Amino acid sequence: MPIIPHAPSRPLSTLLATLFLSLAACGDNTPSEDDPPRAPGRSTSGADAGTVASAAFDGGSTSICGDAFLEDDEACDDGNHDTGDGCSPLCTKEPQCTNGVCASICGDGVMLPGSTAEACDDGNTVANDGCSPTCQLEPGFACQTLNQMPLSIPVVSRDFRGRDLPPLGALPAGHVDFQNVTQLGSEKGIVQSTLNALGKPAYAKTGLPTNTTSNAANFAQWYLDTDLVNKPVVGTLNFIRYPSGEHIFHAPNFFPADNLGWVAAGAEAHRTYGMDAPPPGHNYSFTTETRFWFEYKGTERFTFQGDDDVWVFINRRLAVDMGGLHATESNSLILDAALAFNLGLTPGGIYEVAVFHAERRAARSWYHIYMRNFGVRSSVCVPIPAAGASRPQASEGAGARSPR
Ligand SMILES: [Ca+2]
Ligand SMILES: [Ca+2]
Ligand SMILES: [Ca+2]
Ligand SMILES: [Ca+2]
Repeated sequence: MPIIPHAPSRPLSTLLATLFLSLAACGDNTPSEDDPPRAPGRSTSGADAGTVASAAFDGGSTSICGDAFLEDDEACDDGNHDTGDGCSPLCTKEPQCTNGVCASICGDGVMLPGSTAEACDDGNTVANDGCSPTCQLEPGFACQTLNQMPLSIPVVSRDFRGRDLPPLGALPAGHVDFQNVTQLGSEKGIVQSTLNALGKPAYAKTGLPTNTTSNAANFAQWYLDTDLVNKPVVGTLNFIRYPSGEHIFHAPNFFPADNLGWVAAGAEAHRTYGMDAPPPGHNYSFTTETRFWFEYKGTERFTFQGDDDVWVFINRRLAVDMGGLHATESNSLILDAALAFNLGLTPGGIYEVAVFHAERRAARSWYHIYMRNFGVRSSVCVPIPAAGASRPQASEGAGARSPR
């Protein structure tokens, strides 16, 4: 299993600027759930918003996230690239919630309504940034509790070799479910209605006809690290946060594994595809998995646009089914009382949204998340300037671990 070093000793903004892979936002200035955000310079609070960045590198730190050894600048390290298991693939803590009820975990960036266990939670366990490693207020800072979504959300891509690639050394031929010309068309019902015990989509087509998949064992590899079959690439989705309550990630050219994964290993080449992917082309054949948490109010709206397969699970229940090979499709949800009943949502509870996606055929790659009125309580702390003197800056690590 490859390991993904990262360098939390650097400010996140620097890290993202260095690793910027593909820029998304363009156009005029009205965010809409059907159209991309159009003006990155409009009043938003996310300087790097609308981008996807890889976190794999930076020579400034010796710690390695994913090696199962807890090092100084890691809040956790569970030795995997899975999300939703308490420790993110960026080695930050994740909320642990079941049916809306969460454990009080310091550093997960979630404050529970009415709880007094955490005086603050800024999404890290770093000291001297206003919120202590035990989530208590530190002197010299002013902290606010805000109900908003984080600007930066971890994402793990798993890069595959397409079906048309022959065996190479120890590697088998490319995966049968990627770049397979015999598979075609949209297909609903590929996954079961709830996530499995590992928090992954469960295959539902065993014994049934399927035009874009092969079998359960092959499908399980889509979202699990599998030696010789896929390579994980860890990064972040960087959102635009609009004052009007919209929270948007938009990537009309979504290629988080370009120059990484099997391409970096020399076992796959970028593909070109006419006007859509002129030279030097892109690294196709990959999946993505991302999760975030929100406090349910009843006014939330959610839209996803993408190709190919997209499944969105809320509270571990299937809410969007856009499976199969298709051009960009769109699906919108209003989390009203009727949908809340189906998904088991109760106002005030904190719920996981898990988005699983696959890019399976060289052409375009589009990934768009629109959220409106989504939020979760977390802390934002700023130093209080000392009278007549500039106060020392918080440690760089604090900024690096405060993507919220
Ligand atoms: Ca480590
Ligand atoms: Ca994990
Ligand atoms: Ca917390
Ligand atoms: Ca690939």
